[in-house]
Amino acid sequence: MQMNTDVKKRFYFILIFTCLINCIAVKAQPVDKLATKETSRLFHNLQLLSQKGTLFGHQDDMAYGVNWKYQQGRSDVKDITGQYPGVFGWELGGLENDALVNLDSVPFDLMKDYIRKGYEAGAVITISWHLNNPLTGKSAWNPSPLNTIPAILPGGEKNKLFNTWLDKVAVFLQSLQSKNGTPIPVIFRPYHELNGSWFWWGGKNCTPKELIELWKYTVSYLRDKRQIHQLLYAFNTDRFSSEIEYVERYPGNDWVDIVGFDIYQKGDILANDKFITEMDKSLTLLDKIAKEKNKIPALTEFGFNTIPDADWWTTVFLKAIEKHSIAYALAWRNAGRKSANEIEYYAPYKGHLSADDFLIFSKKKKMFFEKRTRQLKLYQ
Ligand code: BMA
Repeated sequence: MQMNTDVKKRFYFILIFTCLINCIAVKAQPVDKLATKETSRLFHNLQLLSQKGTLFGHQDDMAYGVNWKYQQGRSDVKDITGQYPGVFGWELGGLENDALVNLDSVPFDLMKDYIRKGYEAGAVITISWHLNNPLTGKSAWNPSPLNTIPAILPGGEKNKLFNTWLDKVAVFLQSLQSKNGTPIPVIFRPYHELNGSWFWWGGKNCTPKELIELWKYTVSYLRDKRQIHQLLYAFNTDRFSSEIEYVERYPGNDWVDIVGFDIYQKGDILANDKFITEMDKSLTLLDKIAKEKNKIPALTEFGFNTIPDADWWTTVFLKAIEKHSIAYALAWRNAGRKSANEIEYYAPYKGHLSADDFLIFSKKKKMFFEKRTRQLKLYQ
């Protein structure tokens, strides 16, 4: 039987309309339209994952832990749980000065091996960059309020120098390949905690417009000029209290793949409830922001230094994140003893008072460590 013209028209209209809606609703793309197949898959898979669970990450995990350094196959997380984390965080600070080790003494050559090992285990790699202040030549924590960004963008006295720094980062990132030559996808996280005023790129040290220009310049430089197509770009603030505050420096949906924030619990365990409440509020905001912008939500850094609470993992941290969508949560580094009166670690080590609870936490359905992360086949 033949369809009459009106019915046909209506049929085609509904078909096209449905296709359009599906395309708009489902198909967010990485900001790099030429992203490698594995990078695109990672983007889509992390977006899906955030609805059901959270990868556990740890900074510098394979390199050192509390009271040990560079022992093949070791990890504080693995010593307790029998498995590595699902996300490995690494840091490039120092690379801009041709240093052989980063600002936390991790040799760049070793870092490349660790990154390859992590990728080949099916885990996710994220890289931050505490780059020096190109204007003063001092550290990332040495602001020169309102001067640095104009000096390093085109037309500025330090633009050439800054480009050479980006070139070094480009060379490093491009050298990250699997054994068979596949470029390793990396979540690149420059200019983090950008609403605080402790780094030269943040808070009162620049205007929102300047930071946005710097962000776009960096993405364009790596993606378009250097043709690096293995990156997802993570934008992250420090703790924040409103959507207005969060988006003040947001460069726009065409420039960001992952939205996140960093948060640390301060004080003693009496502050647990305060931390849960604050996390719940910020994560509710992040859920909303990520949904509106169709981006991947992540807790880009977190921790409670020395974890002085035996049940912190299940009764505080898990409680705080349980109801929320977060693709991954990165615990900061286990530096261990730094000086007579300074010690720093955010994941427990074997024998630590929260180790038993951490083991229970690692088996929770919501949490993905190495083994369940591998099963997700995030690059396929
Ligand atoms: C900070 C501390 C420092 C470290 C820096 C960059 O939070 O851990 O010791 O140098 O991160 O990794």
